[in-house]
Formats: sequence, C-alpha cells, structure tokens
Amino acid sequence: MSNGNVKFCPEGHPNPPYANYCGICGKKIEVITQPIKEQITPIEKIEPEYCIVGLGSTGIKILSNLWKRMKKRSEHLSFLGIDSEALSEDVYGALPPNIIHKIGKRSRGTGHSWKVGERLASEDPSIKDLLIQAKADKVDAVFFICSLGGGMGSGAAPYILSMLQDWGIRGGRFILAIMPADNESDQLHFNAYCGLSRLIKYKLRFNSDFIILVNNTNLEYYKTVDRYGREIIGNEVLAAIIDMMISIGDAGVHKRINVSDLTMYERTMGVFHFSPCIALGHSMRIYNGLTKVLESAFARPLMPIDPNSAIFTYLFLQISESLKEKMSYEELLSEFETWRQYNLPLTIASYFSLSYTKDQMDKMDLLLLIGGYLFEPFIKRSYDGYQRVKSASTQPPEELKIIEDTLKEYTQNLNSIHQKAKKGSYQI
Ligand SMILES: Nc1nc2c(ncn2[C@@H]2O[C@H](COP(=O)(O)OP(=O)(O)OP(=O)(O)O)[C@@H](O)[C@H]2O)c(=O)[nH]1
Ligand SMILES: [Mg+2]
Repeated sequence: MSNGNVKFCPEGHPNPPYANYCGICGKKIEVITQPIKEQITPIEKIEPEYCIVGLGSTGIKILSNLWKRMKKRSEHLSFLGIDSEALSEDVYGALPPNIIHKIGKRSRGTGHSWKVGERLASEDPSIKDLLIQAKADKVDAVFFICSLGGGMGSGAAPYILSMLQDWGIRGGRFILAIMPADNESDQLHFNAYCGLSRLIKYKLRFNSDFIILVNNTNLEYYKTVDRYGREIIGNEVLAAIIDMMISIGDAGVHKRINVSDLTMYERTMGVFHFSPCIALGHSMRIYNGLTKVLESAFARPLMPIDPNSAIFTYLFLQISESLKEKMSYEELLSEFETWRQYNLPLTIASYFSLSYTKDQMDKMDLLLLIGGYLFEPFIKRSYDGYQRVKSASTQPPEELKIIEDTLKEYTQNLNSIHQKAKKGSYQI
C-alpha cells in the first residue's frame, strides 16, 4: 500500500484506507490522508521500567531464563524470586542467589495447596520489604511469573497482588500464569481454578490488570528457533514472550505500547485474560511479509483461544534494522489491520508496536496477545478438576462460593460485552 492511502483518525493514528473507526483508539475517522512525513514518531530509546517477580519453582525457573536472555540489557528491570522451599541450583540456574528469597521459616513448600501458599505469604512480613528493595514502588509495573498448578502461584500470587496498593506499589499489575497440562492431577487444576478466580478478583476488588495465560499442554508442543537458528522450547519460549513485551529492540522503537495502553481498557471493562501467540526469527525471504508471520504465530497459540470472540489485540513486532526502509510502520499497520479484521473480527481495541534490532539480517520476531475471548471452554479441564476436589476439600464452602461466583460474573460480563460488540454498540 502506498503512503498516500493511509487514513488518520483524529488522534493521528494511521489506519488502512477502508477503516471507519480507528483500530488503535476506536475514534471515528473523518479526516482522510495526511502526509505521512508529519506523522512519523521519532525513534524512542526509553523503555518502561518493570520489576519482574518469579513466584514458586516454575516462576523462578522462567525468571532464570529471562535473566540469561536479558541481563546485558536490563537497566530498566529489577528481578526478584520468592519461594516457600529452599531451591537448588538447578532451579535458579543463572540467577544470582541474592535475588532469591524463601518465605515461611519452617516451610518446605506448600504441598501444592493454594491455601497454604496464601497463608505462608500473608504471615511473612518480609515480602513487602523485598518488593520495595526491588524498586517495585518506583517502576511502571510489577510483572509476576508463576504456575497456577502449584501453591505459590495459586495462593501466594493473588494475596501479594491484593496487597500491592496498601504497600504503596501503584504501577501496573501483570502476571504470566501457567495453567497445568490437561493430564496433570485434579488437585493442580483445583488450584488453577481457584487461583485464576482470585487473580481476577480478591476480596471483591479487581486484582490484576493483565493476565497472560499459558497452557502447559500447548507449551509442550511448541518449538521454534531464534533469529540465530537456535532451538527454543519450554521456559525459554516464556522468557521470550516477556522479553518481547517489556523491552524494545536494541536499535530503538518506532512506536511503543506502554503500560497505560496495556491496562486502560482492561481496567475499564473488567477484562484481563490473554493468550500469547509468538513467532521468532522468521526470515522475510521465506515468509515474504507480515501476514504469513502472523499466521505462523496464530496457528499455535500457547493457550487455546476463540478468535471470533476476542476483543483486545496487542501486536509487538521487532524487525532487523536493515528492513526499516522496506517495511514502514504504516504499511505494516495496514497489513496487520487487514489480517485482524478477517481473523479477529470483534476486536474493540488494538495496539501495535514496532521496534528494530541492530543486525543486517531479514528477520521478524512477533508477539501477538489476544484477549477478552469467551474462555469458559478453555478452562473446563480446571473446572472439572475443581468440582471433583471440592467435594473432598476442607476449605470453607463460603470461600469456594466466592471463587465460583467471581468466575461466573466474569463470564457474564464477557458475554454482555460480546453481545454489544456484535451489534456494533460497544463504545470505549
Ligand atoms: N512451564 C513450566 N511448568 C512447570 C515447570 N515446572 C513445573 N511446572 C508446572 O507447575 C505446576 C507445579 O507448580 P510448581 O511451580 O512446581 O509449584 P510452586 O509454585 O513451587 O508451589 P508448590 O506447590 O509449593 O511447589 C505443574 O502444573 C507443573 O506442570 C517448568 O519448568 N515449566
Ligand atoms: Mg515448589
């Protein structure tokens, strides 16, 4: 598409020629075609600051992968690992030991019980200090990583998130939460169901701003290679997702998605769950443009999605600096919008960031976060596990009822948003 065909909304966001509403801010587009040169955003070098917290052994393993990947370019990050059992070196791997802390003096883990995870976290006053030492009160957002099958992610994480505001930590609240694989035990799915509910709402208050769900069954089957041809699987894929989301390419960014873009509509609409789709190191000689790379990522989401009911999309794109002239932001945006309108037709809000890597290759890395889809069918395995464990559970029925009601309300809200979006009457 030529530059002259771009349509700009009142906020100056570029859109494809047929768009009537802006794909970025949703405003009605009345002004047609402005000269592209005036619209180009200067290259930004400043990155949002995050405090990354690995909770439990899975969280700390992923944190260790992220550390390996990012330590040389991590001035904007701080790292913290918290677990309820002493960890061996094969878990924390490359992480400096002073980053990792054990809570609960006599505890040896939670025994995969969310209730114990919550108790250990709530009885340990050091967590607030650890977060403050890790500058959680100074950064733009805190980003938790954990599994929801274990007791730390399902019990300690919702409690810690709920305390952030009281502890003076007021930035964005992000979480990458790993759902147990389908063939794992009902107890782990019980934890995941309870944990997810309490990540959404805790003591009747919304608790997270952005929940990225990954299903371990999907992750098991996912394999890719990075831009240097090295195979990436498992926790390294998860570290790559976080890296793509929180940092920019080493040759700067043309358009960035910042923390308020990632949290504003979610908070307003009370919708927080996302599935990641990722494609790394795709050569433009082979894939010949953005559309095929989008398809490569979209074909293997790390958590199943219903694309027809998705309402949010965030696209993070990194391309080799050498492709800068050939692939302008406006053209890439237009190609994305065409693809999105066909594949994710109900989208209400969509953001697109583009940054560059300092190399002479022809590679594209892409992370697409798809959110707000009707997700009941995709947590059914955890719901069934929850129902089976519930009958034998010693937890107070009132507490379990709140957990169920929260997820029911969340689903009702999603249904009502979808009805309105289908009729075209959702205003944001
Ligand atoms: N993606 C991923 N999942 C893991 C890994 N190790 C364990 N899991 C999953 O994590 C869940 C178990 O949670 P853990 O992280 O071991 O538990 P925890 O947070 O340490 O809490 P505890 O219950 O006290 O041990 C299960 O669903 C496992 O399949 C890992 O390295 N990567
Ligand atoms: Mg553990």
